Amino acid sequence: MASGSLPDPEQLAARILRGERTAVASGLNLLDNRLPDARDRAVRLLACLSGERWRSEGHLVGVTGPPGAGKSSLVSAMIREWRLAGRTVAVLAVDPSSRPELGGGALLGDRIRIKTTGQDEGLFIRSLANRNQLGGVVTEVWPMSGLLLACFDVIVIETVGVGQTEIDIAEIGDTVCYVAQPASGDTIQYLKSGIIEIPDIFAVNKSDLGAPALKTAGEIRRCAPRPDRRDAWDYPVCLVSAANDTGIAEFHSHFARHRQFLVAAGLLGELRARHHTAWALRLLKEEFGTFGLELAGGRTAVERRLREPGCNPFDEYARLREAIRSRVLPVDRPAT
Ligand SMILES: Nc1nc2c(ncn2[C@@H]2O[C@H](COP(=O)(O)OP(=O)(O)OP(=O)(O)O)[C@@H](O)[C@H]2O)c(=O)[nH]1
Ligand SMILES: [Mg+2]
Repeated sequence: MASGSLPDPEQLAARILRGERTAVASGLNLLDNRLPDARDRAVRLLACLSGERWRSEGHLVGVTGPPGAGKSSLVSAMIREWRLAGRTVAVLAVDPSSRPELGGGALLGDRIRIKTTGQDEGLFIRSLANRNQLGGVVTEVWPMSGLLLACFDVIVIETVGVGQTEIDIAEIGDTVCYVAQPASGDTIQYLKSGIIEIPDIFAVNKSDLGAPALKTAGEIRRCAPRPDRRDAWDYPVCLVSAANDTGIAEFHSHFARHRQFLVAAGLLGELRARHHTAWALRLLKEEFGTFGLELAGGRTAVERRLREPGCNPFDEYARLREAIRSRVLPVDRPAT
């Protein structure tokens, strides 16, 4: 895209803060554009958007689980509850269809399966191809969540849980939910692995299937973290059916309860700062490599700068980027 057609970040930020949906969409497009000029503008856009709200407001919710477990169906049901409670919701569906075996990005859109009723100004849904060849969640998800946090109350990130994705989603969400598929080998594998420690809320969907769902819920209850092992959170395991609309209200109530728990324990700001540092490092490394990080003083120095109290997180990220670039790019010499 020619830089002339790229939006002005300051003007775009003002429109996003007013909640203009077309501005939100073009902001996300800008963050998804890896051309150098677009990157510069994207960073300026984020610096304009990420104020105090970034530290303490909104709710970042990660939903993960094996393919077909019913994540999108459950997200649809939860959207209804949040909207009834007057909360605005944005969903980022990190679409697995970019996996080669699923035929590239061709299926994108068909796979979101988040059902909504009519035109709703308080709801925004965007799918994003997961282009990360090395597994895990694409780095764009973090800045995109930051943008959405500027104008929505709840941001849901849906990812298909496969290894590194599970770990990545834990570095995005304030609250992470694992949706289990009854009687599935995926769930058994999951329970055996260390990542059972990651989710805050468990849902066994398709409880309409009866015994297999009850069995899976029992297995998760046996393996889920105990409150005394980590903190005072109780790691609820909910039997739900998105198809029959059962158990949804109770399941949904745990999300607000978990956020309240984080706030009461003074953990929300700490969690956001930790997550931001991890992703900013990842973004810098992706753009400039380990050598670039060294030019900015090394990983530890960068971490320290990003975590300085009172710093605007994306502002500091922008400054670090500039610092690296000024040392990477050759300085223009005056003609002799
Ligand atoms: N029996 C039953 N089927 C369900 C339920 N919820 C979802 N399904 C079905 O399960 C299939 C997958 O549902 P999705 O909501 O798309 O699952 P997902 O986990 O988002 O799938 P991917 O994003 O493709 O990994 C669909 O055919 C749904 O109709 C449920 O509560 N009971
Ligand atoms: Mg889905």
